Amino acid sequence: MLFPSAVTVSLVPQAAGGPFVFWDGLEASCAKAAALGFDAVEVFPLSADDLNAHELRGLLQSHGLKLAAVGTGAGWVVQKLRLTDPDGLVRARAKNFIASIVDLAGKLGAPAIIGSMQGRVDAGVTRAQALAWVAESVEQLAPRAHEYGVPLLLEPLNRYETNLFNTVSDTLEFAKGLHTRNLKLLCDCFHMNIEEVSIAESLRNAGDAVGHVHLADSNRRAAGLGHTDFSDVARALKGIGYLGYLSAEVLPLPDADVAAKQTLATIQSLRQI
Ligand SMILES: [Mn+2]
Repeated sequence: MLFPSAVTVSLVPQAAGGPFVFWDGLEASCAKAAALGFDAVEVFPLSADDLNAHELRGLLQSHGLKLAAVGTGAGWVVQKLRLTDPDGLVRARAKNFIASIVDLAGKLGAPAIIGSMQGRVDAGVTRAQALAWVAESVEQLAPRAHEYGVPLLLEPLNRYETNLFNTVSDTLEFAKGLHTRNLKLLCDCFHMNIEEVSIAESLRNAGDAVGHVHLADSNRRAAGLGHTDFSDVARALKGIGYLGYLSAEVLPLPDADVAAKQTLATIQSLRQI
């Protein structure tokens, strides 16, 4: 089916207020996602050790759900690990944190996401140095993901969250300079609404480098509750032959159920375009 749907599940209390739809634990969240009709869940764990892969596999099977992706953001939010930390020991711990999630997600057939773990270009560090540090880790992590037959996802974030990868074109240029061909972009419509000249044009430029899509409106609410033109986005994704998920990384407003149902209604209408 075109545009399979996914919904975010946060298992990170410290991320309260963040753009995740479900917060009530794996079991209740999987049950709710399946009952509403989602094809998959996207999970944000505290760490690989904290997520019981056996339990998750069982819940996915019993509810007929897939795992769309697994986030690594808790490595930054909780443990303050970044791939661009000036301290080499912190960078190594950041890489290992992501590697353990690549393994966990990979065994369940899903990619891991590098978003906030990219860090930023700190004062006193050149952009070239920061990019080299990310490249060093990604050159190890992306082939590791390939062992599981999944890509590694790198997400450009808006300027209020990082000064490293803000645009699709910056991130594409970085990916093209690597030896690995297994790094794909996570294109988040909320960040793109802030940074891109045209969301649709940027998706067309990225083409088969688009590995995952976060479907969120201009205000980080569910698609359809802001002012982004998603028909334009859907036409661009169809044009590039995108077969991945549209995943709702959105605020649970006015509540989780309404945000989830609004997302599904929007995805259903986009399939008709
Ligand atoms: Mn995102």
